[in-house]
Amino acid sequence: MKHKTRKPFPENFFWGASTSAYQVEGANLEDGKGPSCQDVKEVPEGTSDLTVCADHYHHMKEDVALMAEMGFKSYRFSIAWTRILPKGTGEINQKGIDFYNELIDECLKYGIEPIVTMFHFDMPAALDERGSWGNPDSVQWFVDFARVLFENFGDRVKYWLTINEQNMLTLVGPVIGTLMIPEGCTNVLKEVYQQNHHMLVAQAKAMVLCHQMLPEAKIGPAPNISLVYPATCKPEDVIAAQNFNAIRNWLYLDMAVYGIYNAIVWSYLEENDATPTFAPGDEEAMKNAHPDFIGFNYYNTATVEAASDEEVLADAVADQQSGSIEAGMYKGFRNPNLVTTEFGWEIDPVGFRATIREMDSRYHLPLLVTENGLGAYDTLTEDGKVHDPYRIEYLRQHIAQIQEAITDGAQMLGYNPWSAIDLISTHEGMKKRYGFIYVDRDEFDLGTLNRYRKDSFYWYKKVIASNGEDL
Ligand code: BGP
Repeated sequence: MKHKTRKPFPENFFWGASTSAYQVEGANLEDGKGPSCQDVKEVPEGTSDLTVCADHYHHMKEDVALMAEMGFKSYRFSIAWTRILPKGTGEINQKGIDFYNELIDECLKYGIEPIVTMFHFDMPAALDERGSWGNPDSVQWFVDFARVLFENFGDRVKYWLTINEQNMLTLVGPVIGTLMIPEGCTNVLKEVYQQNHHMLVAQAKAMVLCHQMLPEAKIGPAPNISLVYPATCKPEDVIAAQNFNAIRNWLYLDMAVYGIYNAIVWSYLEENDATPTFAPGDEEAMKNAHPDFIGFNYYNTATVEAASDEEVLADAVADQQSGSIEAGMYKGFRNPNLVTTEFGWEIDPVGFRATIREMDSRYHLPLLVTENGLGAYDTLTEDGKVHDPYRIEYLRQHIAQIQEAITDGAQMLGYNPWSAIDLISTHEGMKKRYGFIYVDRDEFDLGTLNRYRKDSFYWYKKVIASNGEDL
């Protein structure tokens, strides 16, 4: 059903875009910043390192001015844990506090609402050495970090996101360079879900702390949510889709919103001897936490079919958005109704609406789009232009579906696509670009680092100015 009359976007809709610290800032060991897991990981051949990125650390004012020129109402960025606490715990790095103070003030100067992600794939290396999320103390490390953030920035930051894509950390951690599995671990699934459990408790406690310290602020999770379709109407395929929906999506939101473990996932963990151990107080902590909204990243849907008990895990797990497999549970299926990006991710704008509807009916909370977008090869022309009609088309179609979802009755807070500016991809280097602003550098050649407005920059400016009417 396409609505005959679509409801308008709300008046205070957060039109903006997103980045994350380790992918955009550069200056990765400058001004007292400690190394994160991203800075010490082995960089696969052919992938740019993270020392410079888009050099946002040194171009911050220029970058925020460009966002303001587009008319941004919000900017979602993450705070690098190791810029604030170089060793992850203990001593505070004042220069790190100063940088984010300046960034926040610069946003507010232009009336841009800062939306802050507390953790985006960048565990302090010093904490990795202490067992990372596998250490039960990680819950307290995160809560202590949260306190420092709330104390220093809570007077101006009103929107907080806890952990970016915790579900992707758990499902494809190695691809995005995170989640440590100790050597010699004999039950990897159990270890992974124990780490996941610590993150769930850490998130719950951070939400409670936020509400105690900053009664006016709002906080929510930021998983990557892709509705999962069955490959056919075969009942076994429907069960497979429910399995993957539970494992990929609902585990994270059922816990964040209702404080309960999703039953399908729990039974799957039981079967594999992989249920996490609860520390005293965990259950209560999870029940006590209530997000004010749900932040979510959406790139596409997933499709699965039934998988036999013999099918093995390993080979099919590629990255955040590509098909995966779990013996007896589900098996990725290429949806023949969808085209893909140059990097192999399916494109499904209508699935965006379907995903929003599903979340709305399961959780009844306001929804904030914290990522969405098209990774592509862009070319800077000799006269300093970037013609990216493919990106405009992708965004146009997705925004149109948000409006359909609003008309369906979903409460949408904002749209913050990935990414405000070109930055380093999780595992495809600089060549896979998402930004409205082009950064003149290549995979290895640092170029001039000059900024250029892409065609999508002017288009998005017009979309924002018309509050989504002029697509
Ligand atoms: C999400 C991450 C981002 C980001 C984006 C695009 O999973 O939250 O950090 O990079 O996906 O992914 P990629 O860089 O792999 O194209």
